[in-house]
Amino acid sequence: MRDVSGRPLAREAMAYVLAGGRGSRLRELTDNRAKPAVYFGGMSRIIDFALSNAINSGIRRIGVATQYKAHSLIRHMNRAWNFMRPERNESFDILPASQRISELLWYEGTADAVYQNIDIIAAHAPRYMIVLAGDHIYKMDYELMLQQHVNSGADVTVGCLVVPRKDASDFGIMAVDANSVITDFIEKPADPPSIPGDPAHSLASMGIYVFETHFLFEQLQRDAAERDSKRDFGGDIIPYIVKHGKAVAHRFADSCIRAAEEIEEYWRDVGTLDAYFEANLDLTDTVPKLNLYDRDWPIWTDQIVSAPAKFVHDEEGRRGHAISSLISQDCIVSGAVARRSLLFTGVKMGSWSSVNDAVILPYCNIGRHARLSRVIVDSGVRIPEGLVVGEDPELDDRRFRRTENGVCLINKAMIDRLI
Ligand code: ADQ
Ligand code: ADP
Repeated sequence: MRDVSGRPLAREAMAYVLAGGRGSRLRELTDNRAKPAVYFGGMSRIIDFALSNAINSGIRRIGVATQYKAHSLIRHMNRAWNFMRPERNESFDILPASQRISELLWYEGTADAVYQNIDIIAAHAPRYMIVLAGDHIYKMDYELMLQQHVNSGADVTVGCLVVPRKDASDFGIMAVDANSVITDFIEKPADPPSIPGDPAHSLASMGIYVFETHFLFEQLQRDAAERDSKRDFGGDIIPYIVKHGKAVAHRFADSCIRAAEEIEEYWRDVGTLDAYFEANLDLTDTVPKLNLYDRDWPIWTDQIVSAPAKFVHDEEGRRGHAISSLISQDCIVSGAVARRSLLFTGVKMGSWSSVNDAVILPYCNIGRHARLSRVIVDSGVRIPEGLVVGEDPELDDRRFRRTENGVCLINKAMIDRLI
């Protein structure tokens, strides 16, 4: 793990990860798991990026608020993230919505997901809180954002990035002055304002906020007494501070960990099946924009003890091979071929089968003679012998979840209906 001695603010901070969202645009991929628990990049789950950023930044106190379909997420975090040491003033708390303060069944909004756990946070006594979403793919050094927060004397610092104006209605959009002070903030505007002098782009909130803990608590308590608040950071807390206090924007470009100096900063929402598919396949590029091989900023995850990936001839001498692909541990490619694909842990491919432009999640079995292209196959699916997907759009439409861009999501229930 990194030496954190030169990262004094991170050591005084707690990262609070919001991981309760539904992620409904990922369709059946989030039927049984929350979006942060969805697999990404051959080895990881989406939440591993935010958690690794926190650890790599030097933060050693982490809380994760869970809500929707949290079982798979909680199991993953117990396996992968339970290495903090209380005796070294480190902590890792999983905080499921559990009616701790209000009598509502769930956390109401994102601010409520912090408010209901104020006593647990207070027990750890962090000086700073950095509130994050658990459902984005990016690499960022939060220490630099904490430093800006302290130097600027802000009440809140909001992470921001430049997005195309046509996509800006999905975000909180802000206006800033020459000192990066936020002068206006509108949550998900129908007609988003653009950056002055740049009509094609808007300045969007990343949903990352830094506060001094006592100030955050004051704001949460104030908001809890407001009748018509939705208890939401983007909708209520941030707009209030913009109006009544000092909110400052922190630019992602200033703290992003880039794959190489000349490569643009990388941040993805992967909120839809098409975005998810593209972001995974981008990793098969010769020089991807997201570097998973960076020893200085590793993405930590659950490491099971397993065999190396293996490529073998079948009985007729057909060579098992992979081209422009990421093949994870415990995979066996036997007399089969993977092109521009990701095989996650434990995928087995049988003779004469092939996958092209495919995202195959853990422990799938691809039967002999199967031919799949432009697919996402959910974990644990057994693809029957000879199944062909990606060659007859009408047939695929009837059998699987087919997206606008012609990507098919295949899960167990869909395969069971075929047989
Ligand atoms: P959204 O991401 O649309 O916008 P939201 O749905 O509130 O906002 O989700 C924020 C994060 O909190 C997600 O990671 C989600 O999983 C999680 N979450 C949502 N409800 C939760 C709950 N009740 N309990 C626990 N976790 C919960 C926000 C901001 C925008 C900003 C975008 C950037 O409101 O201003 O632009 O993030 O993506
Ligand atoms: P998720 O619920 O997010 O899909 P799981 O860890 O539950 O993640 O894995 C889902 C699928 O992978 C299940 O079908 C399960 O049987 C299979 N699986 C998980 N771990 C293993 C393992 N170690 N060996 C074989 N199969 C596994």
